[in-house]
Amino acid sequence: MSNATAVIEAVETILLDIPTVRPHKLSVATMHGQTLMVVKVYCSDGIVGIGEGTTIAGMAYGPESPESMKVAIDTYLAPAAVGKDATSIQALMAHLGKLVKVNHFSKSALETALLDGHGKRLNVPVSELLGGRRRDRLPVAWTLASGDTAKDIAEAEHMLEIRRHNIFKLKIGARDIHTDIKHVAEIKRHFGDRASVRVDVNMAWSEIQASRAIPALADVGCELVEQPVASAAALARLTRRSPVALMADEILQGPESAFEIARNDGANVFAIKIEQSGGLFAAQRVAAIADAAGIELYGGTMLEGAFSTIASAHLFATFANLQWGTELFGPLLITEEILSTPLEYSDFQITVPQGAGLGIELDEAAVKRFTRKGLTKVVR
Ligand code: MUC
Ligand code: MG
Repeated sequence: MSNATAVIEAVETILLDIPTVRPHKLSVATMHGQTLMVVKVYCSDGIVGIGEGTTIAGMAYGPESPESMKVAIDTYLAPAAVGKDATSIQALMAHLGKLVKVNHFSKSALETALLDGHGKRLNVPVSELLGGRRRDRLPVAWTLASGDTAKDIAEAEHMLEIRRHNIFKLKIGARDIHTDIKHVAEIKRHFGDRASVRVDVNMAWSEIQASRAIPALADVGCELVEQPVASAAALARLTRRSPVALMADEILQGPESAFEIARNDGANVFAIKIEQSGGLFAAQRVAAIADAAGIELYGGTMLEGAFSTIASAHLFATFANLQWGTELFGPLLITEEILSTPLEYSDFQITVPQGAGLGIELDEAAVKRFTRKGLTKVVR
């Protein structure tokens, strides 16, 4: 595009390795740290946009890893993006989509950087580029995943006391069902109406196991069961007879899968994630499909750092419906602050920044400390 006001001059990728505040136990893995793949897009008008790609436990959760995203960007996406118009984001992402199939997380990271840059260029928040926000604050759940009931109760009590979270998602599925249900029951019994208790099974159960466990979870006061089984067909069958809301996460891989799930009455709720969807615009389309199908919405996370968390927050702030709140707590799970001004979590909610672009700034000294050596790459 010859009359572009800003052209992409360079794309830089780095990996940041940051410990978690405690081991985070999911049915697929136990995490002790998080790796953020940070991408910076340098433009001819001096604007630098920043995006992030992050996964859960390397490749234990899904097909991309921070390392694979870096390779995909360095080798394929960045060379094709350099020299292109940085202001025509949807056109550029459509072009890149023809050259690189799937790789949703990598594309989300790059698209986030382009949106951050364009927001800075126009001096508007990313939420405005996405149609305008409907809310400035979003409820934020916390995940209890220490693997120990007493520790989880103590952790949740602390969160209630400091008014940071009153919605708790329990990671289950690694142990036998009886032990898991006892764990959920004890936590819900302890908190009663003071907290909402939900579970995420991360696909660990068979349909038969899930059909026994879900009513038992409902009986102990669990109000939402996330991705109990791997199969979309099984989740649809379970949804038909479930006494509690069932939520799709792993099977929701962008608009086409959203349409298929909706068409098959395959879930009550969608956990929308920008990375899993293939970027913010794709996630917006997933939300539109859910709304049209009467499926409720939840703002999900890949346990991302500040950049993907805030990109998600800008998007979720624009949603017509967000019935189940969000779980945008990723930056709180890692030990280090990588921003010059911390994010605002208070009164059980996160504040969507008002500044231009994502409205946040990297603390370059912190970045230096956690950058994996020898891998930083700049494509010009
Ligand atoms: C997932 O499966 O939803 C979200 C919260 C958490 O602890 O893990 C993630 C991923
Ligand atoms: Mg999940």
